[in-house]
Amino acid sequence: MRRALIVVTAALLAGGLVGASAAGASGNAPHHVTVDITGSDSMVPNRSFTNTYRFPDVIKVARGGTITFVNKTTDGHTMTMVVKGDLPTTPAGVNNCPICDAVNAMYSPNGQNGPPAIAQIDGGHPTDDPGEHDADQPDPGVPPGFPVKGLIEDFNTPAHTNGNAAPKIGDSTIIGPVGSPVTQRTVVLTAPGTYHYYCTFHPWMQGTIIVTP
Ligand SMILES: [Cu+2]
Repeated sequence: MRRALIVVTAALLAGGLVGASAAGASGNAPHHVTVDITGSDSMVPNRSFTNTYRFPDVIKVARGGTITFVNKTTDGHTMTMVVKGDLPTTPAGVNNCPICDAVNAMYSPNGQNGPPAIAQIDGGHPTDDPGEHDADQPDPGVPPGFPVKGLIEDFNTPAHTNGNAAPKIGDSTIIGPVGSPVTQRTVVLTAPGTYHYYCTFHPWMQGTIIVTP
């Protein structure tokens, strides 16, 4: 019996399912989940450059709940909502990612390193969508003196490609590396459903969020 429990626990950990607490038995997901962004770079000269940056595979949260992402890596990341069909599945898809290019250009319009120009994208708008009254709250993960405004935004609008036209950008939040002033960011999930997101700097980092009713 005990061995079976250990095996199940190991399987959950290996699968990266986060948020399925003991309350999951009754179908209730937690109202707040904290997750780590993990991984590292490594290289072998003239052989390989490998990167293991990753989100949890699946995060489960109750409707109206929040997810706090904590960056445990030495590189910055974005949590960018995207339709499933636009998630890259090949190296070519990673290297040719028009949504990534558009999102990254909003964060760093001059291609700068260091602090981004904005802390989040809301419905395709920099910082906050003025037409969406979704009660964005200040994100305590962004210090008051930080030059850009950090908001806990409603994470509900996926980006998608748009034929030959410019891609449609939705919701995205950026997070700094270990040692930077902003290493954790929070989003709020108000509509039940299954959502996909990726990092537009490293589009092989891909995760799923399940928002329960
Ligand atoms: Cu990343």
